[in-house]
Amino acid sequence: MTELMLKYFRSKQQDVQSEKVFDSQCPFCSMQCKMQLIEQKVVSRTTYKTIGRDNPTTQGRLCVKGMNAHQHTLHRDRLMYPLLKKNGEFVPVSWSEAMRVIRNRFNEIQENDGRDALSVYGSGSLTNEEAYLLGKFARIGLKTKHIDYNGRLCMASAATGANQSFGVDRGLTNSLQEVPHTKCIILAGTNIAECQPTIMPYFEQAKENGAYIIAIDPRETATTAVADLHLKNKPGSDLALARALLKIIVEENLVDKTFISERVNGFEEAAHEACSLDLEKYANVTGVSENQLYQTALTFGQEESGMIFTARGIEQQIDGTAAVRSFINLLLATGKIGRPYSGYGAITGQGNGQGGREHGQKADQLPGYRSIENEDDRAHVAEVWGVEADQIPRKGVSAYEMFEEMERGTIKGMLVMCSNPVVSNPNANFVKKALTNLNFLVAVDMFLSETAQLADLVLPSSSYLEDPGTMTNVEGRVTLREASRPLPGEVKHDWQIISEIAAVMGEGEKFSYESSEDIFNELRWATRGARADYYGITYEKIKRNQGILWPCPDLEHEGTQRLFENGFAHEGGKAEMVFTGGILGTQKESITDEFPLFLTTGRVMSHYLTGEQTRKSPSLAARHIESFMEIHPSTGEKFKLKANMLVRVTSAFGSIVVRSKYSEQIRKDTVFVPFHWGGEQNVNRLVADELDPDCRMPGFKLAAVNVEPAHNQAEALLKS
Ligand SMILES: Nc1nc2c(c(=O)[nH]1)N[C@H]1C(S)=C(S)[C@@H](COP(=O)(O)OP(=O)(O)OC[C@H]3O[C@@H](n4cnc5c(=O)[nH]c(N)nc54)[C@H](O)[C@@H]3O)O[C@H]1N2
Ligand SMILES: Nc1nc2c(c(=O)[nH]1)N[C@H]1C(S)=C(S)[C@@H](COP(=O)(O)OP(=O)(O)OC[C@H]3O[C@@H](n4cnc5c(=O)[nH]c(N)nc54)[C@H](O)[C@@H]3O)O[C@H]1N2
Ligand code: SF4
Ligand SMILES: [Mo]
Repeated sequence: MTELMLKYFRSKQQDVQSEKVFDSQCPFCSMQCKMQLIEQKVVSRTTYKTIGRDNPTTQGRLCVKGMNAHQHTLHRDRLMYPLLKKNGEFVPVSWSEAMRVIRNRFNEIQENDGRDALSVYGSGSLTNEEAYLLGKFARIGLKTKHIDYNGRLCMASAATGANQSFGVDRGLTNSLQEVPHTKCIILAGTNIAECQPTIMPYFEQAKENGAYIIAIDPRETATTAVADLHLKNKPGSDLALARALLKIIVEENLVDKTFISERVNGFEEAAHEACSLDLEKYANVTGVSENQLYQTALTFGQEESGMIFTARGIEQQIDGTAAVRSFINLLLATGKIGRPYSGYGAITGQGNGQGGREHGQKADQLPGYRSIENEDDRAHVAEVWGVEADQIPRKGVSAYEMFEEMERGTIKGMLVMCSNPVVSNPNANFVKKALTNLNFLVAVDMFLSETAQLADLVLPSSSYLEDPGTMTNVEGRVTLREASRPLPGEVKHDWQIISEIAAVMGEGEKFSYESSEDIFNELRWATRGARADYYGITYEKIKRNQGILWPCPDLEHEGTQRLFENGFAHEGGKAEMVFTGGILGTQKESITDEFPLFLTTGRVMSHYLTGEQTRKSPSLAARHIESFMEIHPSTGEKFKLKANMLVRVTSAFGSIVVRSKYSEQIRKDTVFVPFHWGGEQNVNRLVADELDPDCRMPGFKLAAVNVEPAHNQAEALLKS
């Protein structure tokens, strides 16, 4: 080897020695895949690679989003300093200047318009510690009743449905290890293959073991492709569908009488109502043949074990709670819950969609699923917080309703943390206007999102690589995200930002924490004895066991693998069956001459939610650089469209322009648009403002629309 070569190889070795490894969990979905970022300095540049790590839920797997998550986090657009809007332009300011502005403006608003004139909007992507702290911050730091969060648009109907039926809501009643052993699986409005890809091996194994899989979705997807039977129903018809299945199960005597008499209330009434249904009419309403309805009910009823999984397809409806309860009814009637290989799962969405919905970010909730209107719950939490119970405000209104309050002039200021509501809320044009008219808007984000752009002040937050804390995953397993990468620029953790604002609002001593673990230890006490009981969980115990499934009421407890083995969480131990939803099961938003097609919305594999993060990742963005409208070719022809042309989609609420994508996989009466893009492509400009009466969930999965070539509009404008 020449001297020169030796020198080269020596320097190569040195490069390898400068490798750094950072542990974390993926910032995206509820699987919370464990990962490592490997940072290598190679001669003059730094390279990054993300690899999976073993853990009980995902066993080292990663999907394409996880593998590329570092790309947005290390992106040059990442916010590094607080930004204050001066004369319409953002200028960098110091943290002390930012805090001074917040103190002045928040105080001014509350002095003029009352405490509740300030509001807080949180997120299911925050850690448990931050979700908990944000709830405490709104009530004690700002003394306002107005706090809600993006999970209202996500898990609200699943949570309300499960709480009403079972008395508690943990996404999966059984751990994922049981899935491969079940005999029949219903996947209702869930596209796990694209939305929780690393969950798939559990279902593939079940199939290999002979399970019969039934998928319910108006489109053929990568998930319906693994099903033995696909019910390609009309969007919005799932409540009706579940009712029809119950009728068949009861009439064919597939019910478990012993289970019902010992463990279920309300069966007789629900069964009676179901039996009075006209099946032919329900086949019509759902677009699913009587034959297929029988095939589904008989298979599910006859198999010795079965599981039902629901997701946003059936839940993001104005009868989402009723739909969830009606699918749970099928489990209760057949006794397929609280036993091995039988159970329910609402597939949680966001990284901490589970923990985020338990610890007090919701308008009516205190930590651990405690109720803000229950005197005992208030007293318990007040003691942990060191305040009098009557200092805790009463319940506020839901996410979208806060924007309505802005329009009414009752809310004048908002702090948005870790969400992009301008893109993710229904009736998006209205939401943008409401936020624009605020006296003062603060956004805490990693990027200048469409919402942050409207803000008066933007605060830079840390990412999944930097911010340690606990995340409760899809199974209800509390995991520890051990992030340790140094904070870039002047970035701070969300919990630090919350604490600093509380301090300038005069409540510093109630928010003085050294670490996320400090906050977690307070959360443990706040949830002690509650439905989502975390008291027995510690950081050390999570590390030792690679996560703990809640409830975990004391330090000796090992966590709860399977819920409801000995009873449901309602007083008396019985589950509640109810034939609910009124006439909604058959009559909802309907197509008309003016708006002749159903629109439904959802996701693609490579993008995440409003796309603020994944659109910045070159590897992910390349897979879908723009939005699209999936439409059946024969429908396209009828509406004088062509494939890959710009089309205008219009509803009673607004209009957008996206590119047509022909696909035989979708129903002929339905089009599909993903929601990962803002501005002109923001499909939420089309979604109506009506909310589920039980849980205030918007109907993201059903709108009536018209479609036309985009140039028609341009021509019409030119002519006028
Ligand atoms: N790639 C990716 N993964 C994600 C996310 C993401 O944005 N991108 N987001 C995460 C989050 S927060 C969530 S909440 C989950 C969401 O996960 P999912 O709920 O599985 O995702 P969606 O695509 O919204 O909807 C699921 C399916 O419902 C179908 N559907 C639409 N309307 C109806 C209907 O009326 N009835 C029935 N039965 N089905 C219908 C759609 O065609 C779609 O295939 O995914 C998580 N994972
Ligand atoms: N039409 C339609 N609309 C929908 C849905 C649908 O299916 N169809 N689904 C709904 C669902 S299920 C959901 S969950 C919502 C989601 O809606 P959003 O919460 O609005 O979506 P995200 O894109 O996750 O927004 C997160 C923002 O926080 C920033 N961020 C990321 N990590 C952090 C962090 O650690 N700290 C801080 N401070 N900021 C961070 C990101 O840059 C981004 O701007 O959308 C809902 N809207
Ligand atoms: S997006 Fe979900 S499935 Fe994919 S790597 Fe991240 S956590 Fe895992
Ligand atoms: Mo979600």
